[in-house]
Amino acid sequence: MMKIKKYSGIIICCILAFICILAFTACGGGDSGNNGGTQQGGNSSGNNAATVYTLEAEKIDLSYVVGGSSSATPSGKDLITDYATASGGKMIFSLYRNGLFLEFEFESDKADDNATLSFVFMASYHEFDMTDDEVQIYVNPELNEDYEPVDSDTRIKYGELTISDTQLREYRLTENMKIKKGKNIVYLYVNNTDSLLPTASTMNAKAPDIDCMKISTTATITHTTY
Ligand SMILES: [Ca+2]
Repeated sequence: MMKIKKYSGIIICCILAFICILAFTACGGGDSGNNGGTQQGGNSSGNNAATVYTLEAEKIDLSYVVGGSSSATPSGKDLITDYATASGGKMIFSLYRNGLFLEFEFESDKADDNATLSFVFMASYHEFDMTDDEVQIYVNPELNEDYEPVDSDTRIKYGELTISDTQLREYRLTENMKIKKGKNIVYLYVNNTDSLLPTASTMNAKAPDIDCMKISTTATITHTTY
């Protein structure tokens, strides 16, 4: 009898342990399911939830853009380069020319005065600092017949950025970007003669390589690509 009691005790323990494992496994599964549901609920209940849009630099209109480099004057699609860790596997570079401008164009279904504007930048040759005057970025500027901005109040005052030469980095420029309904442009203008390679004749300014622009907004926007 003692033996039977002893063994039945072990069997009961085993059964209890098995039940506990089953219960634990079931709870684990239930938890992950609940987490997913909570996230979805949060998203669907927040009608004003912002969405982050990525607008690839390699897809903007580069047909009129003439850059500068260490030994050539690349333009158009030659400004696009493959880069393994870049969004979409590509970015644009050789923008080292004073007076160079380019723009990102997109359509929005509504206005939003509090969008967040970021760029993913990197530096070639060496790390450098750039101010919002040296590389000017405007949102929906008024442009003159030479396609230059005439109103400085649409310029983003992002201060000074240190552009890394070792990795692509996301730089937040403003959280109060004003998007309007319909067509919008973000305009970038190189405004300096501080060459990253002073001895290179076709390279007379500093400018970042650009992987992409990111906009976080409650509006629905569509990048106009080329
Ligand atoms: Ca890219």
